[in-house]
Amino acid sequence: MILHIDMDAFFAAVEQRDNPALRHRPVIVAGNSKRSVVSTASYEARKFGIRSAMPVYAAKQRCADLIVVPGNMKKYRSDSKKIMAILSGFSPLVEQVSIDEAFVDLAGCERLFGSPEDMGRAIKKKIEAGLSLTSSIGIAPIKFLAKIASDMNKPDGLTLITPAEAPRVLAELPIQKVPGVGQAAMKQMNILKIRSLGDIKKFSLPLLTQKFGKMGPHLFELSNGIDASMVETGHTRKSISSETTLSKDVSDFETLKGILLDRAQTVGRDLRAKHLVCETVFIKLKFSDFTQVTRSRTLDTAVSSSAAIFKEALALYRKIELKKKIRLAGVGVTSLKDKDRPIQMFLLGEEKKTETQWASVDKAVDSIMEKFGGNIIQKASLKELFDEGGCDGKEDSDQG
Ligand code: TTP
Ligand code: MG
Repeated sequence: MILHIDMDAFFAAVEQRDNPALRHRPVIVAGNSKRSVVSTASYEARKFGIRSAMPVYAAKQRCADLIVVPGNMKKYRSDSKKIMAILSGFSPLVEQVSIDEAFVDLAGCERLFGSPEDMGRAIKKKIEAGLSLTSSIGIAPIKFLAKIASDMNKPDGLTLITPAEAPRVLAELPIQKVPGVGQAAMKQMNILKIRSLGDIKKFSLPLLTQKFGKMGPHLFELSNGIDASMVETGHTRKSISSETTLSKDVSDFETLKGILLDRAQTVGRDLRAKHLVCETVFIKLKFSDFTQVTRSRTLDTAVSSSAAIFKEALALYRKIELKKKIRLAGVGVTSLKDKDRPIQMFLLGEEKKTETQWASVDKAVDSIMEKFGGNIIQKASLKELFDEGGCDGKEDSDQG
């Protein structure tokens, strides 16, 4: 489960905490020039319809008793640091996304801190005790929903969306609540009568791409419960790769195929040992004149089998026009995700079946490798499986 935390009326709450005269009063934090806008408003001020980014003069028109307080960024930054430090005490996987907002990956923390809900409560309590500030927390199986959830019961909220509830919440979510859906997109949504995220499912991926550009595929995925993004900590491993410099430059296909297979197996093993799956496979070739090329492909399904990595590496290799001999060849994977994390909640289909079948082969090979080390199992069946009668250097039309 992923937790999203967002402090309540952050700048204003800090000011109210530090000055008792401001408590329970309509307060905005803003500059004092004519053109100043509201950075945030206390919940008391929000009752008058005052919101962030509103011009201060307009805010004053709405509430005669409004108190305008100048901001103190140094103080907010220092409090923000303390909040992030508290979160880091609960999980090593904390991604700060703004001054008052962060994602926390709860995977593996349950034994220490109890259920995700218990953890949410404990975090809120610790922040309140340490900083006298309230926060709102959302907990859900994917990042996207965790952020939606933290906003559902603001201020001082704690909202849990279980995996079982997630499909319904996603389907019913008003489309304008999806980050990135602005006024221009809403015009199209109205024409297509898309009111909720669930309505997106009535349309094909090509049509959504045509109407919404890059956001089309994103909306399509979200409507199907797919959110591939993970909590990024800055320390998170971004890629795994393995390469070989050859003892002499080569150009024959069979030798290179064998090397790609070796590298794919090494990378696959590393990936599985870390309980990760990948969504992108890349290859790197360095030529006799030291120039190099890399090619990558992003897959429809996250994989971890050596077979799938090898298959993609081979397809990428076949697309490169070979004019020079090769001195180094490597295979790598990126877009890494935790294997057990339900990032693709409702994924079905052929690719997944194939991956499941390969999983038992990989498991057996990995354990033998671990026991006996080195290259005790090599090349065997995989290479033959992808034998396509040599490389003609032409584009491979079937990339699967
Ligand atoms: P938000 O989390 O968006 O707002 P908030 O914490 O004030 O209120 P809530 O989350 O309860 O709805 O932003 C965090 C801080 O960032 C906010 O306190 C002030 C600052 N900010 C700006 O300076 N300008 C802006 O337009 C926004 C939205 C926020
Ligand atoms: Mg906030």
